[in-house]
Amino acid sequence: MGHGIPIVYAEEVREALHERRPVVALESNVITHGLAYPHNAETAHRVEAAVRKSGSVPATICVEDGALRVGMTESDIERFASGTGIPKVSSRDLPVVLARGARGATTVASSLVAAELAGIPFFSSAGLGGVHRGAQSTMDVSSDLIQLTRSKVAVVCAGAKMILDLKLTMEYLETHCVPVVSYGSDDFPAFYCSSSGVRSPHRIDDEDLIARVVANHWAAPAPGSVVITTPPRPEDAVDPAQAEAAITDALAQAERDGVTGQGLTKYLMRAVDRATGGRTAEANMAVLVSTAETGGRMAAAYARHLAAAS
Ligand code: PSU
Ligand code: MN
Repeated sequence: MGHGIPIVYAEEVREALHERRPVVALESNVITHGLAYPHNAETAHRVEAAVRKSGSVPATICVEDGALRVGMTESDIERFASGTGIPKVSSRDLPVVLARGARGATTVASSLVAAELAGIPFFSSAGLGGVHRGAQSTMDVSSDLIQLTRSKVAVVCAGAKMILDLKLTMEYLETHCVPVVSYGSDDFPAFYCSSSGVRSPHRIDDEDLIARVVANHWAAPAPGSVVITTPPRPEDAVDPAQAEAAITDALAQAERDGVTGQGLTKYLMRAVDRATGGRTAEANMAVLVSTAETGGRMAAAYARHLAAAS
């Protein structure tokens, strides 16, 4: 642990990394804050199974007893899923929670920090955080985006959450030199909708070519992440007009209730789920699983690329 942050690896993850087999890092904030119990625990297991099915080893990340846990056990997942008051830990919170010897659920941003420390080059989650609607005045931009500019970890996702301003999110990624490639769609997906209405800069339907893109980016000086998007399966996607109507209402409610800052994402997601009678929560779960499966395939393609190059 030369870097000074204690890391506790699951045995399976340690072995896979040692043998240079593909591993996909996963966040835990979606378990504690994204979905309700027991759907969150079930989904976390289905996500891990999807990663395995596509030839990689899952490593769900959290903080416990002041250490990064890389590869949560079944009982860890159950404890986090059913627990209350487990804090959301983003990048700025991570050093504090570690120092206090406390526990917490990692967002995309802090999971990328952990993945890079652990030597895991791939991460998967359904929807990135991004530039919030109205960020022109609130300045609410998710740390997920900033972390993408810093961590050498490729991120496989279904785009960014639809509650965000996806045009501005794409602008941010372009400004900050983060490559975006879209697998299986022309447009940048919007989490549970197939398209954000924003065209992706690059569509690539060949996994091995994507692996070369990642390798090229990381051969350049001071690289960060590569964002690889995959759209929801057609049968899982939500009608964009229905989702948009629910989001508009949720944003108005949040404003009325004065919700801002780190609680906003969860507040909005839950309000949208209620307004759609649970349709978006269903889609959220399905997209987490299908994205993880693609993440596993991408990580495997990258491992093949490394093996062939060595
Ligand atoms: N997925 C969900 N709900 C969530 C999140 C993901 O369905 O709440 C989390 C992720 O952990 C992501 C975080 O990293 O939201 C971004 O939060 P913020 O916008 O506050 O940076
Ligand atoms: Mn925020």
